[in-house]
Amino acid sequence: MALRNHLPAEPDIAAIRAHATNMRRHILLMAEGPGQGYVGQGLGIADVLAALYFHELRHDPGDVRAPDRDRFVLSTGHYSIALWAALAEAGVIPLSELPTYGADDSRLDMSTLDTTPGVEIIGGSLGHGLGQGVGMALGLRLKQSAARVFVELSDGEMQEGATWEAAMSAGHFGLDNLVALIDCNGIQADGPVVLNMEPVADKWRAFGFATQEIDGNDLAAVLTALEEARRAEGRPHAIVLRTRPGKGVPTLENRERAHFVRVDAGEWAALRAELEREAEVSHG
Ligand SMILES: Cc1ncc(C[n+]2csc(CCOP(=O)(O)OP(=O)(O)O)c2C)c(N)n1
Repeated sequence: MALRNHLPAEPDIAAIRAHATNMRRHILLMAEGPGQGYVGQGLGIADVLAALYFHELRHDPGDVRAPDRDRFVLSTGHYSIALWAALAEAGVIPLSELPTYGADDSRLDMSTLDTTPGVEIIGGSLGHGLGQGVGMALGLRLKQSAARVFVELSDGEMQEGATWEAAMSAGHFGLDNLVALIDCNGIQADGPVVLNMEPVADKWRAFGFATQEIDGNDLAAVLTALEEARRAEGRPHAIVLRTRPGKGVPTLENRERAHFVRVDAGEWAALRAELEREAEVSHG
């Protein structure tokens, strides 16, 4: 498959939503094996990754190192479950591999390994993805490549100074081939995000980013924001995404301790049934 045109055609929302639901199915399947995982974050960010992998990103599942590919940099390494779901849904890794999530020697680690096809960086040590994305964007600009760099980072990572050093550089260099996707799901390891980040969007604006703030589980809004980001000439773009941990599985949406989910073996079937019920409603 050749790299897609830089300006994709009108998005097929129904098809992208179906991919997002499949990704959520993959996420539950992956976590059911070990009985645990970063399920909440995966379900929360699934709509954004579906919009990227099935519409916005210029990428070739058959050639994940193609020089002119758009780069998707997952800074929050423990969100790997969402990336494995997207890569499996896109055909980069086989669906049959999903049940190995978190197992010894699996390519589908609970954090990202850059030896897995389709992964750009190792993301386990938080706060470094944006800096690496800035380097990639600068390099691509030097090479006069039309490729763009999309960096996902979390609200927890905004508490790390390196994130803001990277943001300052992106603004300084006017990296209009860089899109920061900030997942504000409101939680970190032990509960709510510790430091007050608000007003998040104003902070990114102050660092020179053309900034939007949207509901990251509203697929139409995500697609529109990504389209808008193509027009950020002369400066980088930031999309502040308000997402809901556990989105699509009500029991998980309402869990208090949602950072790392452990579920008893007998309870996964009920979660899968919830996902199917919710999907039926949202697919209309
Ligand atoms: C540099 C660094 N410091 C601390 C950790 C430990 N850690 C792992 S996940 C996490 C929470 C980070 O917040 P966020 O990504 O917003 O949490 P989530 O939404 O996944 O709950 C922390 C502190 C780490 N992986 N890397």
